[in-house]
Amino acid sequence: MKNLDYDAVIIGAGVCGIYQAYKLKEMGKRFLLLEQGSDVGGTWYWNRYPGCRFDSESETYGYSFSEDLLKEWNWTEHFSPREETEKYLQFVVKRFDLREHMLFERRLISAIWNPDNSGWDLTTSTGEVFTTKFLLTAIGLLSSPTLPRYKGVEDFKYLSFHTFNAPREPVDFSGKSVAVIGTGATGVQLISEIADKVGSLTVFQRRPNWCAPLHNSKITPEEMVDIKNSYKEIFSLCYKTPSGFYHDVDPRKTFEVLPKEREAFWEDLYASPGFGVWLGNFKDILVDSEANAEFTKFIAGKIRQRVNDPRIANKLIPKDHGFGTRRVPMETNYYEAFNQKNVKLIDIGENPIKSITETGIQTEEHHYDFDIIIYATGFDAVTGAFDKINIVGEDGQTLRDKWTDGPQTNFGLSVSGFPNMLTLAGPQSGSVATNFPRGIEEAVNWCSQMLEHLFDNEINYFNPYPEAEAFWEEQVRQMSERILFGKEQSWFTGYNSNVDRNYRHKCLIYAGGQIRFRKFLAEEVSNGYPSFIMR
Ligand code: NA7
Repeated sequence: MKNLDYDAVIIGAGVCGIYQAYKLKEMGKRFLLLEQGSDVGGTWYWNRYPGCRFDSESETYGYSFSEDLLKEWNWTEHFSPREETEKYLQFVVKRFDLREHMLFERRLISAIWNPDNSGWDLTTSTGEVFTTKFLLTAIGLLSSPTLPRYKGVEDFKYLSFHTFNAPREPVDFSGKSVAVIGTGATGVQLISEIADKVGSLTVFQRRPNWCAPLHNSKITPEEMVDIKNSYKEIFSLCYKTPSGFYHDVDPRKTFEVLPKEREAFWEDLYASPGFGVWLGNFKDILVDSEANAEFTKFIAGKIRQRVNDPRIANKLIPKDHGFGTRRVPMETNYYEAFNQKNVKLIDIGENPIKSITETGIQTEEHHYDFDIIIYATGFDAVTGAFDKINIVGEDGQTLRDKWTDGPQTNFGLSVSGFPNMLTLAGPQSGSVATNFPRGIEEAVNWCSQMLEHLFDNEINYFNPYPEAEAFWEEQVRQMSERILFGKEQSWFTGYNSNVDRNYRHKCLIYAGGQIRFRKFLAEEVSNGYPSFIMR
């Protein structure tokens, strides 16, 4: 290790990279963290669009590793807005003196495996070169935004941006005529937030999603005291659910319950905060089509109740998939926004967008003038951030080439042919399908334990066997087929109409839940890392 600059280099200063930095510091290793942005925060640094917040209960989103940290930090809303989460991550970095290990405004351009010193040669966008024994990627699942491929996107002469790259300074929407393209979780948050702040809002919807109310509220100082006294139980509860949230499935099946009781249960779920309506529902809702259809009818009824114009309500009701089989956007008055006179819904299935012009959007039927166009059009999810880096492993193969037909990994955490690399929040990982910090703490803990094993035993090289990847691919496939979610087109299953891919449908995450995932990881350790060559 003597010729290398670092024992480990982490890429990315989001939730995952920050925790990995804490662990390496605790281990007393020489490490560096490279970050493309000008500060820490990852997702919470970039997505500066109005309305951005997480859908996890705040007290379940913070790190659990330090009792002092838990005592010192106060959340002010049950579902924290972006600004507060960004401040929290800045606080953590300061609290544990991690900033001295970080370099900002450095995008990793290439990572080339160097067999001569059994390490990685890294080159950044600033032209700096670093060498490291271990490469730890924490580059995010949703960090490679994609714009639509409409003609003229570059031609619009006023303000336009993708939500991920929203301006750092707040945008003044008052009196402006605004277009939003895209109605996924991001578009839904944005539309709800700005509808009453703009002059006029025109929403271009291709496929509607099934949305449900978030029911956010303030956390009072008294509530925060209770939360602090209950952290042990809170994290223990999250540990026991497949998703890492509070919400766990109800053990009953939909049709075992009398219709009246069923309705009452669903009304309660709909009136409760957070993902309970999705993750705390009857156990067959997300796996059985008939059960799913029954609940889907209930939610469709809710949309009809909330939207005054039945034709608009009908457009907002998805027809191509059942509730919860794509990511459920959580909303605050989203449906009510369409009752406002200044909000218009354009169904681009009926009236397709032909181009973006200098002054607005040209559909087949009409030209619309705008002051601002916002693209809430999603991401080249999960693998996109990897594809942007020239990662070259053993035998000169690039990771991009290796994954051309979809990601292949060992537990979503390492890749055969790319030695000494851990993909902390990588494709096919179980941690990425959970309440993110809960899954991430587990993944980082596991990777850190493996790193300690390598350091302690002076192991300079690890590389997973191809057979281990084939085994994991099969696990990913089986879990994806169990649930209705695995059958639908969404970013989880590799769908993005704005990206060319060799594959059309491939589950990019391990959907078996954190309990199963944890078991695989524990067995790997107790059996002495059988899926890796180590030397
Ligand atoms: P999503 O969930 O991928 O949503 C993207 C939205 O943009 C979705 O409604 C798309 O419609 C729409 N879209 C994408 N391309 C186009 C074009 N070319 N024309 C019109 N509409 C388009 O991304 P989000 O950012 O909302 O959410 C990502 C995750 O962030 C979310 O799951 C949370 O975990 C946080 P489509 O469905 O493809 O018809």
